[in-house]
Amino acid sequence: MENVLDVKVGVFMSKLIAKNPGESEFHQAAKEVVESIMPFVEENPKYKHARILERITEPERVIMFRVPWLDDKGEIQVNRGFRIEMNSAIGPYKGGLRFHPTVNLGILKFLAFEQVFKNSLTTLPMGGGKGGSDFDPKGKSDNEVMRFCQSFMNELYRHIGGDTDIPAGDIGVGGREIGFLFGQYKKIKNEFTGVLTGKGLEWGGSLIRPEATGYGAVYFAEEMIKTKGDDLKGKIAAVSGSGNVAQYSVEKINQLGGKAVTLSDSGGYIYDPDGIDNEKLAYVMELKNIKRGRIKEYADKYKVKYVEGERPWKEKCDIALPSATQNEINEEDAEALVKNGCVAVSEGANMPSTPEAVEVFLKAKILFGPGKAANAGGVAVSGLEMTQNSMRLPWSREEVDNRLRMIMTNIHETCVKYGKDKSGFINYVIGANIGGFIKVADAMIAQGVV
Ligand code: NDP
Ligand code: 2IT
Repeated sequence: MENVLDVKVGVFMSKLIAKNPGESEFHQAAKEVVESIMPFVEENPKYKHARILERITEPERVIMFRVPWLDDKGEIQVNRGFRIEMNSAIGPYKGGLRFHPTVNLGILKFLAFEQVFKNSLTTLPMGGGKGGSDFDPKGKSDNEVMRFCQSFMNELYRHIGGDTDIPAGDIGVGGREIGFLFGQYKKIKNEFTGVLTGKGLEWGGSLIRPEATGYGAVYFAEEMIKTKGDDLKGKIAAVSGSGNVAQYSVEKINQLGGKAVTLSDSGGYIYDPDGIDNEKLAYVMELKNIKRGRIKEYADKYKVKYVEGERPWKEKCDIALPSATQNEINEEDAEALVKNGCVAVSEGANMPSTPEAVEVFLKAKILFGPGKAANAGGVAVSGLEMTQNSMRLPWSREEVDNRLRMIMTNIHETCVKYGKDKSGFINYVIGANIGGFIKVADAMIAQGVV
């Protein structure tokens, strides 16, 4: 017989799917949270009476807009821009912008939804939002990227502000794009405020923000491993992606005595059994951030294996740090990781594991840190950038890094508090979902039916 809670989740999800057709990633993210939280809501009727689950899955506001721009040939291009303002119960909307050809409403709603819980877990006063465009920065000149960003901001500026909604980077949006977006906002509004995070150090950015997501995901992995009385020394790490999150994950693994052996991009992955040391990492940073080349070039340069069209999960590793994109670890990948002795997965990316993959990790009882906990270091340091902007005082590298480390440790403790079962197993999925939910839900109740 089906359990009553399963039936309730089923009914809730049927309504959500009917109301948000075709948004498969949003359905996936919502289902995971609703499954985790339903028992807690049933035990705490105040959340049921206030219909928090119904309200928290409905964005406060969705903005969609046309982004026309001129390419280098003088031809007109048209993209679509979005900003999802998901929840402002505990602070202004906060979350990144993604520029990638696959971007659509459902993907951004999943990301904005995850962001609400993630931001709550950081303990900082930030609501949740996400935005972006189906613009593809690949193969575009700097001038084309600038013209696109300016056009994007020509509309976005009316919806954001330092106390309203503060965007940042995500896939396809790094320091270059934040610069162009900030310049245009400043020109339109004639004000220099902390309206975006991930800014350059000379103009209001925070030390450690570029590093924060990757460092944070490795700190989280370390906290998980510590619960087994172990540390990262000598551990072999499989990392996917080769952008912002992947690069600084490798840097922190190296600092903590581990060895990263893989990196990837949408073309394939490299496997370097000797480890991606700091010198090779500097090459990757130059290749990806300046030359904007492909990871295959690493294999050509260092004469290591390159596997086209594949992801690195079948390589033997102790820890996995998926740092590219959603649904990049499927059931078969998860089984291969577990079979090869992987003891911890710390999600640098947002929702990189499919529900089937998560099931495999939880069944095998390995340490599984879901993205909303493990990759919260990025937005946490964005929050610290906002604090410094408000104070008009920059903090030292050490100060920001110490705070980041403390925040990741606190998030880990929250997951343990709400996710540890009677047998002592820590279900970080349940821990992160309930831990992130409570503060937002209580704030929503306190603020009435709005
Ligand atoms: P970048 O744009 O810097 O790098 C993205 C990397 O992932 C690239 O190597 C890219 O390869 C690869 N990738 C992107 N899409 C796909 C795809 N569909 N299939 C295969 N590979 C893909 O982005 P970030 O490093 O900033 O972001 C990576 C992940 O981390 C995302 O899930 C993001 O949401 C998440 N994240 C980012 C934070 C941040 O602060 N930046 C904070 C928290 C989470 P290619 O170049 O070939 O496209
Ligand atoms: O997914 C994320 O947390 C981010 N892309 C970072 C968001 C932010 O506001 O720094």
